[in-house]
Amino acid sequence: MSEDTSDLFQPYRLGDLALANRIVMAPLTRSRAGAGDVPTPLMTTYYVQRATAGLIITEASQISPQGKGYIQTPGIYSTAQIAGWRAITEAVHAHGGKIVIQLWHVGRISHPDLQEGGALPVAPSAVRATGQVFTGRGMVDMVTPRALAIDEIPGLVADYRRAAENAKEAGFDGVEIHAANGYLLDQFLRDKTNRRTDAYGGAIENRARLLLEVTDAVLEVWDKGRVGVRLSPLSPVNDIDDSDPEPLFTHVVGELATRGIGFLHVVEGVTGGPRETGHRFQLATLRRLFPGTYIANNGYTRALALAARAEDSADLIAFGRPFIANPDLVERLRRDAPLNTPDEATFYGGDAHGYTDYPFLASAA
Ligand code: 8OZ
Repeated sequence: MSEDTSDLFQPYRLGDLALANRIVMAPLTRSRAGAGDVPTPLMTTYYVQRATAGLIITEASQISPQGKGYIQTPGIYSTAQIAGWRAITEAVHAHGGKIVIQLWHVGRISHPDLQEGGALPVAPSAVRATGQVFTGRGMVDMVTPRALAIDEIPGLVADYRRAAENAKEAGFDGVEIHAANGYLLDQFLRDKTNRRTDAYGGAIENRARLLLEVTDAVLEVWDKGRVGVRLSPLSPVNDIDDSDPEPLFTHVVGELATRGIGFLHVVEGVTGGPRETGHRFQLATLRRLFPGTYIANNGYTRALALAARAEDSADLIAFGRPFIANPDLVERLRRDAPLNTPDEATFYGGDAHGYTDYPFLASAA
């Protein structure tokens, strides 16, 4: 189908949110928060530059100091962080954009160097992730996390609820619960990382319990149409896996559908990598199970996005890397104009270079 007849560039209603088009800016960690993990004016510039996206999903933002796993990622738990985000949401709204914040807890993908008081990171079980994390000392091996005690879970859920309240105070249009990419909620879902024998481990219903409790807590704060969940059922990033993902994720999506949340955001394939994983599990099953807005992500090109709308395999398409290098990605896709190439060296950390200095079309020539 051609761009003339595709609705990719047409307005879309996500619940009561009027989006200008069906193109979403995917959550992208850029590690440029200021002291106290407070969003900065430079981050405001960056998001405003991308406000022509139908919807911006912010970079993952920790709900608590314990939820942090990388340097300079923004938080959504302190008064100063709320104020920093408020400047961003007001500026994006002034430019006609919509923006939701991604609520994040990394679980075991952290390090004592990044935790208050040098504490161990927490996880469903004391199972160490293979891999390294970047701390102030450079790349260091991950450690064996501390298994959360069952009586700590209500406090964790309360942290998500408070972060959802803070997001409202910061002027966001909604929230996305990050349950993908091997972080805390994904660690609870999957049997490679969840070895618990209590009500939060074992059977699929138990492993899904934390995500659903978190979702219910967020739904006490936000209208259901403004709440979304991100999943990456086939992605192995951050050393995550499950022995039988299909029944697990069909259960999770069925429960989310019952709650009537506004959107489901699925990373199709290996996060940031191939769309095909060789798994026999068809992600199309999840779209069929979910009556709300289905956001597809991972390796989409203009042609794939047009095809997805032609086949109706997704309602909205989220672009990640292309949005790093192309603030005016929507206009470029609409015109089928060439895209700037993202510079990986400036993805994480640093200043305006590789962040807010990618050229717009008019100045590109
Ligand atoms: C890349 C680097 C750091 C964090 C994710 C939040 O994968 C991330 C992330 C990605 O969801």
